[in-house]
Amino acid sequence: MTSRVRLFIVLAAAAIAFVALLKLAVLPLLGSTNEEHYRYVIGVSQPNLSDPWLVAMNEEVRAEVRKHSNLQVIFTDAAQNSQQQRADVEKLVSYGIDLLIISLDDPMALTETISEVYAKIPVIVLGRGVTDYDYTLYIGTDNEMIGRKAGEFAAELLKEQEREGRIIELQGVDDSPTVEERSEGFESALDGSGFETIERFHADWQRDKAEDLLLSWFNRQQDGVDLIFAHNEAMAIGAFQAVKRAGLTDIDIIGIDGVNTTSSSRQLVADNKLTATFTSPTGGKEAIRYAIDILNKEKGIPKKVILRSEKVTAESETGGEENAMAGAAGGEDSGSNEGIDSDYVPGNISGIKDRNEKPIVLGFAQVGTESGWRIAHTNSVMSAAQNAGIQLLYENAEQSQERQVEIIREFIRKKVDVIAFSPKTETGWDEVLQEAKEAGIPVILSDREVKAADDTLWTSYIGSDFRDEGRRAASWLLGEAEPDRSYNIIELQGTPDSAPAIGRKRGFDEGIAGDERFRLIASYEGDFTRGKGKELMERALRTYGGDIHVVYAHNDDMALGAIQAIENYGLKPGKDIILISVDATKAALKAISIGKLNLAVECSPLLGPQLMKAVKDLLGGQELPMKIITSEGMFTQSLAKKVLASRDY
Ligand code: GZL
Ligand code: ZN
Repeated sequence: MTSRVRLFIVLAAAAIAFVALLKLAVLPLLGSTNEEHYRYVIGVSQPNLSDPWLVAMNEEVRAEVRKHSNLQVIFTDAAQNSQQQRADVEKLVSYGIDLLIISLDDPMALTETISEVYAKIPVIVLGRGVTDYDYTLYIGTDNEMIGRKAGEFAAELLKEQEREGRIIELQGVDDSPTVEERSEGFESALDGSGFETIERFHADWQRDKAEDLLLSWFNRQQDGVDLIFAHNEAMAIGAFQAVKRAGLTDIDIIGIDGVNTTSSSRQLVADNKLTATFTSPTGGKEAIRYAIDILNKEKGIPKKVILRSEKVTAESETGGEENAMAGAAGGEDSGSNEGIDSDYVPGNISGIKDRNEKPIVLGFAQVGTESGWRIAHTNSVMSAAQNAGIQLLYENAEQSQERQVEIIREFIRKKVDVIAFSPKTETGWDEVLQEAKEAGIPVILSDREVKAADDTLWTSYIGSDFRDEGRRAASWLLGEAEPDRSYNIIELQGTPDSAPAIGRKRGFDEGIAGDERFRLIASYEGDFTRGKGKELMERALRTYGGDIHVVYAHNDDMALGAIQAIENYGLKPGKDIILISVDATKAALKAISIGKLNLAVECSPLLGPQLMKAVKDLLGGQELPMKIITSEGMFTQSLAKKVLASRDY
């Protein structure tokens, strides 16, 4: 080796040593670059702080922030003025916040602003939801379910008391999805009860407005009212004041929020002034936990987190130990600081088994192997269990609900720690879920929901919002279609009574309703398989031939079958007929990239990692959100071509 080379090597070694020394000595003085010491600033924009529920939300945020030294939070209060809230958001962004948490009273007024902010920094929406998809994460409650529970309670109460059942409803700000869903749920529960809502007021979530509107109604009306249903606690308290000032008696008032501060509806229920309230956890604690994951660029951040609501009545406040525990657990969620770190979780597992000696055993009852999506879902669950060190007992029911029930019974006999399954249909599970509950084994729903009389029979649901998928398919179509043409639509439905088929149908119907360009000329029951899609499309072509302009298939496999049928018929799919499907598996992206399919709304099958995280959190004593909704995209030709090569399912 020449002396020049030797010299070069020595110099290089010296240089490397010098740089390493520099790094060790100097960097920490500059404030380190690695994440955990980096200070995050989070902005919290509130529409007002006169609503106790919002005050409780801020309390929860503060309590959670205090646990993290690298977080700073700035609160703003728009004092019930949407214009002011827009200004507050702009001011927070100008401060250079890293993430925005915003709670809305009037989503219509703020949706645009949120979209603009979302283009720059992550946005978590709390409470009364936005009307579109432009945000990172929404945390709230299932408003239709709360409305339905309130309606069921009201109907039962009025029947017991043999009242006429004249009901007044106090709603939040008009056009807010929360208001529509709470009202829909309430009305659906009253169906057939003989009781009816005789008056609805938009008291805009405000206590004073509720009081004034009711007082003037009482002064005008002679015939009384039996029950008042208020969409939030502030309006429930307003109703209580109005009834008192009008000198009226025996009017039942039902509220929502169940805020656990002093002058809250829980207190009023305990003092028997409100007959009942339904907790609507504020999500403040969860918002900070997810904010940290988002800022640390964790994978698998959901699109929506739905928290569980419970009924609070006078007896439940003073009732037995387990109720109080439930209340407290709910209380913990609704922002009180005295909430116990309860190990009470719906699905009432009897205490947390001492975990450290043996691996967790998870029983998974898969619905079948009907589609490409399903195969990817199974693979995701298996590989995630492996990575998590969870022992997976996997059984496949091959599309038989009876078989799925048997498999779950086998898991119960084997005393697995947790059961997870993808229910073939929404109904028919109450009995076996009751058996799991009695065996103290929590059940997590993966991919599809169930409709059970008692929603504590299952602990958590991890999957999609199928109604959203249907709505997004429709809104894409409305945007694509020509303004003055008419379109005949054929719908190929998924498995009858399955949550995806029900939700995708409902969302799509809602999405095209009112736009007279579109007519649904036939909707066939399918089963998510390619063969069925082909067979149904052949039938549609025999009946309607060239009069078909759009095909909306509930999943890719049926859309791919339909493509074959359309080509055999001599038409060009994607050109002569617009094709829309859901799932966005690789096979569909391929069809999109060559123009045979026009849109695939994504439905993520990669639910394994979130399922394993939920299992570990649950057995670690954490309370799980009621629903964890996955984040999903939409694929048209340009995006499909871009991602195709890297798509692994
Ligand atoms: C949706 C899932 C559906 C898929 C189909 O989450 O349940 O079932 O869309 C699958 O491909 O068969
Ligand atoms: Zn989905």
